[in-house]
Amino acid sequence: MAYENIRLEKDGPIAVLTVDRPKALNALNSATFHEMDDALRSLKDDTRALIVTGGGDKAFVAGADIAEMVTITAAQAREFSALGHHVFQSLENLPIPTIAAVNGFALGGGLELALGCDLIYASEKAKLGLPEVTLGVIPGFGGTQRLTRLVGRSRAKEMLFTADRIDAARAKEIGLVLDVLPADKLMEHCRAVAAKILKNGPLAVAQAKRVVEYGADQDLRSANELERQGFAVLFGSEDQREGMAAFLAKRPAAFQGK
Ligand code: DAK
Repeated sequence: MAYENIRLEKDGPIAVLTVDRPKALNALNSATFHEMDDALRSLKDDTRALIVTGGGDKAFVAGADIAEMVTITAAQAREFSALGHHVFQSLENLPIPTIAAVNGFALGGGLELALGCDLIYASEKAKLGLPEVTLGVIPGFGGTQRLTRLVGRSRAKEMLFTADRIDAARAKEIGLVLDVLPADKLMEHCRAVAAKILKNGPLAVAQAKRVVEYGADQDLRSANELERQGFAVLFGSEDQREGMAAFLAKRPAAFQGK
C-alpha cells in the first residue's frame, strides 16, 4: 500500500512511523488510520521497536480531523471511533516496545495516539491536552480510559473537564510523559531508549509488556498468576538459557528471540 498520510521508515531493527500531514497538523482522518493499520500489520519480526512521531515542526498530532468529523452522523461516529480504537489497540498489542516521540501539539486523538504507546517522551515545546469538550464531544479513541489508568481519575478528569493544554514539564509532573527533551534531542533520546531495550531478550520484553498490559486491568491475584505464567513460559526459550549462561560466563548475551 502506498502511503499519503504517513511514513514508515526502517532503521535496522527500529521502525519509525511518522504521521505526516503537516498542513493539517497531522490530524487523524480515516485514510490516515487505514494507512496506520496497514503499516502496523506490515511490521515483520526483524522490527523490534517502533517510534511514533509527527511530521513537520509543530505537531505530534493535533487530534482527530475536525473537518472530516464535522458533519458525520452518530452511526458514522461509531464507525470512526471503532476504527481509531482498533488501530490504537493494535499498537498496544504489538509484541515490541512502542515509543511516542511527542514533538509538538498532542491534542485529542493525538494524545490518545501517544497513550496507545508504551513509553511517552516529549520535546520541550510539546503541548498536550484533550480539548474534545470544547467541541461538544468526548475523546473517542480510548483516551478517557487510558489517561485515567496512567495519571489517575482526578488528573484525568481535570484534563477532560477543563480541556487545558498542558506543557511538557507539567505533563511530566503528573506522570503523563516520562521525560522532557530539547526538541533537537527528542528522536535521538527515543532511539537511545529503543537501542537499550534491544540489547535485552526480545521474548522477555514482549512478555513484560503483555503481563503489564493484561495484568493492569485485573485484580492482583489474577495479575500475579499472569506473571507466573509469563515467567514460566520464558523457561522454554533459548533466550533464557543464553541469558543465564552468558551471565555465568561473564559475557554479553546473544539473544535470538527464540
Ligand atoms: N483537524 C483538522 N484540521 C486541523 C486540526 C484538527 N484537529 N488541527 C489543526 N488543523 C488545521 C487547521 O484547521 C489549519 O488548517 P488551514 O486553516 O491552514 O487549512 C492548520 O491545521 C494549521 O492550524 P492552525 O492555523 O490552527 O495553527 P495554530 O498554530 O494557530 O494552532 C492548534 C494550532 C493546534 C492550537 C490549533 O490548530 C487547534 O486548536 N487545533 C485543533 C485542536 C483540537 O481541538 N484537537 C482535538 C480534535 S478533536 C470521536 C472520535 C474521536 C474524537 C472524538 C470523538 N468519536 C468518533 C465519538 C477525538 C476528537 C479529537 O481529537
